[in-house]
Amino acid sequence: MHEKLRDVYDEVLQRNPGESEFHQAVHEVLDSLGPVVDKHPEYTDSAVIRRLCEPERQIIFRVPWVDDAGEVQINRGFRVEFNSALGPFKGGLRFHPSVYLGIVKFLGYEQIFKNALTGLPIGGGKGGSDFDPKGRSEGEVMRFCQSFMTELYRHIGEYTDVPAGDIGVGEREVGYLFGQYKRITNRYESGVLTGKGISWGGSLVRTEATGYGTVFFVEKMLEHRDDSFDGKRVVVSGSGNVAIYAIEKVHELGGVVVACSDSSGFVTDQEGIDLDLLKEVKEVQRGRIEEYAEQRGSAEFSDNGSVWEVACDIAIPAATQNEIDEDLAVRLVKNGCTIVAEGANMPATPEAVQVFADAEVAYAPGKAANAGGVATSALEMQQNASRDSWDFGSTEERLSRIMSGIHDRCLETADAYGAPGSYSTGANIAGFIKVSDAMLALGVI
Ligand code: NDP
Ligand code: 2IT
Repeated sequence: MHEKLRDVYDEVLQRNPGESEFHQAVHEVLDSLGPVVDKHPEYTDSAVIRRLCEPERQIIFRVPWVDDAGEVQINRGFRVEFNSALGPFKGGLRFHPSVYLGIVKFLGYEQIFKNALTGLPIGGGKGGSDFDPKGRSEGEVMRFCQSFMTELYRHIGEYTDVPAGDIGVGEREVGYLFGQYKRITNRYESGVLTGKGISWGGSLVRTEATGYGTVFFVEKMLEHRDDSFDGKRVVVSGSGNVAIYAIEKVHELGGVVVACSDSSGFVTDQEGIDLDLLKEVKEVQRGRIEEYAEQRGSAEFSDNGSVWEVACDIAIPAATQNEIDEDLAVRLVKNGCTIVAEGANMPATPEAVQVFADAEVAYAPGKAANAGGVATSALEMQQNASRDSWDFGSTEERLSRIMSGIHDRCLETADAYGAPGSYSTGANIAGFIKVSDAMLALGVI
């Protein structure tokens, strides 16, 4: 790492003890900025990089609610408003028992560069709670969301901070959150949240956008190598929002998804995942992935080992951070995988990324490959601001163009800064320059 950046990183370690995921995300970005610092001393002279590593505002709050048994439950809520140089803070809410400040900060930090890469006017932020929705009734989820919003509402707004979904937060939760916001503020302020239902201000394609966008990105990577999805075996981890719509688009483009997973195990299905069945099990019944295998003759469930041990040409991790470690990366390479595109945020450890680089696997980081979700959120904000709603086809077309633009910008920037072919260097530098130039223009704030 460049000496000046090492100083910034040391300061981040010292100021944010115990937040290992945040350290990892910062390290990954700073490690690729060396050539920028050499070319543009103004970024270090004006402490732009140090300012970028300190959130503008961090909110931590109590979320009390009453469960179905009448017991009072207490969770912790977070919103980290990381950077608003390019637009209102924008980023999802994650409800998962593993959530703590370090996770929210890593996600918020990544979001700054991802959102900058989309070219749309959105800053970076993230939030969530250590609430575990698994096994909770509809009533419990609703009361939790209402309590969460009873504090969050004072910090957000269409010009201030615009949350959306992430792990454990989908249209159902956004509905309860929006309902409570509307009730407290007495305002039908559609643009305060994205990922809304179509009949109450949502955008067509937002549900599909992260998965579709990741696959559009892979399609561009394939085109760049004079190749296509035709007959490619693909493994997608997870079976939530991002995974399901990644699978749908891979199948539309001629690939075959042969495995997917959830936190209880994985299924292999060499005939290709039956998406109608997967949606029924996961979206309608909110069931476990094992139930898919129980109803599908060609599928097998395993709770031993990892979905990344299944042979594939293309890997699309779409579950969670650090799900591919060094050993699993080695396994993927040995099994013939040549493209890895991150639907999830930071699913590959730094060691795994190094394995991919050494093996010349084309590797697209989440902040580039999964930017279609937040980009379509920004399209939802545009529709809300103009009180309009666009049709599916033209919205999907815009998503596809945005992903294509990000793909090309990554490669052009990587070329310009001496790292040809590196999507991660290109993504970090292009995102960094966009947000840093805005910060320089806005002065020391
Ligand atoms: P969902 O909650 O819809 O699905 C998450 C999936 O990942 C589930 O199958 C879940 O299994 C699995 N999973 C979650 N945590 C773990 C874990 N610790 N170990 C193993 N499996 C796990 O979330 P999304 O699909 O929305 O999000 C998936 C990833 O994509 C996340 O990294 C998120 O940050 C990222 N992302 C999401 C975007 C969006 O628009 N939703 C946009 C960009 C990125 P189980 O149900 O068993 O927990
Ligand atoms: O990680 C992400 O980009 C998201 N969870 C989506 C954020 C958004 O505001 O749509």
